[in-house]
Amino acid sequence: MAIGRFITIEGTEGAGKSTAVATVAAWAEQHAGSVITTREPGGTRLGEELREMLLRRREAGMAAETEVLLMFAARAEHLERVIRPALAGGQWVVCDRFTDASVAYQGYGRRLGADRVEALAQWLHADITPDLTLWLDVPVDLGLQRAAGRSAPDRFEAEKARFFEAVREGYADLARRHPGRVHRIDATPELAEVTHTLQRTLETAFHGG
Ligand code: Z5A
Repeated sequence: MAIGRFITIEGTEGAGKSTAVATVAAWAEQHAGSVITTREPGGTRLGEELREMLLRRREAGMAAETEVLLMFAARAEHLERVIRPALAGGQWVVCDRFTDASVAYQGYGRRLGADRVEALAQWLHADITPDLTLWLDVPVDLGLQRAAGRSAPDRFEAEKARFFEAVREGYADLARRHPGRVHRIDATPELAEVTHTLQRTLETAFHGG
């Protein structure tokens, strides 16, 4: 049976993930056939309920440990009900954030440490690693400028630049440690150029250039 491919999109606030998910899905549909797009936290009924709790401003005092465990609770549902069945059925899965976000946001941003987060990942999904992770990298100030003006900020969006700097360092560390999987995409240029870079990266990753 054909096994699908798993592509994840990562980045800090305002990096342009939403557009990237659409670009990657369109490329995969053209080159591979059956594709689903999904997101974390979320992607299932229970996962979306957990997402609401995680983003609520009134949970501002949530312990970092609670936060990471809720992220993984949502992920457990997502893996069981959506990701594993889709991949087993030969579909390509394009996911807006996955475990790298937990390493970057909870491991670095909340200072829990990458090793503790990676231990949870090892326990939950030692069998599944993304085939390709596209890290849209944008300077924190520019990302925050782009994201400004949207609806009232959620619990993460309300964080200070220092928090997002730590998260960005987390992604840089992941790219250093997993150079074959995590590709840094410069998300500073205008959208058309970023889209072109994404398409070239997909060609190289799946068609060898
Ligand atoms: N989180 C976590 O802590 N741990 C985890 O394990 C997981 C998640 C899975 C919700 O995720 C929060 O959960 C997230 C991390 C945390 N919080 N934060 N920050 P989310 O992915 O749903 O939240 P988000 O990062 O706020 O996603 P977003 O709002 O969809 O951001 P984006 O997709 O990167 O931005 P965008 O909407 O595509 O772009 C923002 C604006 O910039 C928009 O107007 C675009 O048109 C514009 N833009 C984008 N690219 C460009 C370029 N190249 N030029 C000019 N303008 C651009």
